[in-house]
Amino acid sequence: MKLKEIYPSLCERKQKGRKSFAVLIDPDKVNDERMEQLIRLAVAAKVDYFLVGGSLVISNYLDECVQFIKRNCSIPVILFPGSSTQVSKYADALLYLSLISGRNPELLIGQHVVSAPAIKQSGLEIMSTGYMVIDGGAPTTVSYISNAAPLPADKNEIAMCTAMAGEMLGMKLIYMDAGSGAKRAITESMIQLVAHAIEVPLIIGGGITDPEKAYLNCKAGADVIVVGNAIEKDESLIMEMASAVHSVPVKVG
Ligand code: 1GP
Repeated sequence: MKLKEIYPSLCERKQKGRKSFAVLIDPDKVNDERMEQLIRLAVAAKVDYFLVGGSLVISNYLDECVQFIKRNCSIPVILFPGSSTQVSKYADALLYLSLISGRNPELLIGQHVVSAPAIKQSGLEIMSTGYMVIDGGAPTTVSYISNAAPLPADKNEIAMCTAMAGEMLGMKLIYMDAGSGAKRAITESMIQLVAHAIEVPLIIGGGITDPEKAYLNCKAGADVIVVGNAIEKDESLIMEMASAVHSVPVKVG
C-alpha cells in the first residue's frame, strides 16, 4: 500500500499559500529519451508534480512512462486520465475526474461505475476532482471527446456556482481547464471568483504559455498551475514557469 500523502500535502501547501507547478506529460508524445531530458529539467526546476495523461492515449506507453519517471526522480506522479482505461498502478495518485461543467452522464458518473472495482484495487491515492472545462476559444480535444459544451469563458458566476456545488458534493479538488493548447487561458477574474468561493485546492491549466500568466493565475488564487503544450514546444520554459509559480509570496502568519 502506498502512502496516501499527496492530497494532505496539497492542502498544507494551500494553507501556507505555497503555489505548485505541475508539468503535464502526454504519453503519446514522449519516449524514454525525451522523458530523460524532461525529468532532468524538472528536477533542476523543482517541479512539484508530474501529471500524466491525455484525452486520447493511443500508444502503449502509459505504464512505461510512469515507471520511467518513478525510476529516475522523486517528483510525485499524478494520473490525469482522459478515460477510465488510463490507469497505471505505478503512479502515486489519480485525479478521479467528474466533468461537472458538462451534462454528459457518462463523464459525471457512468465511467466511474464501470471502473470502480479496478480503480479501488489499484492502490492509488484517489483524489476526487470536480473537472470544469472552460471555453478556451478553440474546439480542443477534451471538448470534442467529452461531448459536452464547455463553460463560457465570461460566465464567472456559473463557474463559481459549479465549483461550489462540486465542493459541497465532496470533491477534494477543483480543476478548471481551458483545454490543451487553448487559444485563451482562463481569465484571472474567473479564477479569483472561484478561488474565493471554495476551500479545496484549485488547479488551473490550459493554454498557459508564458511565466507571467502562470504568476498572475497564482496571484488570482490558483494553487496548482499545469502546463503541457507550451513545454512540449519549448522545454526551457520548465525552469521559467516553475520559478514564476514559486516566486508568488507565501502567506505570513
Ligand atoms: C490540459 O490543463 C492542461 O488539460 C494543460 O494544457 O497543454 O495547454 O498547457 P496545455
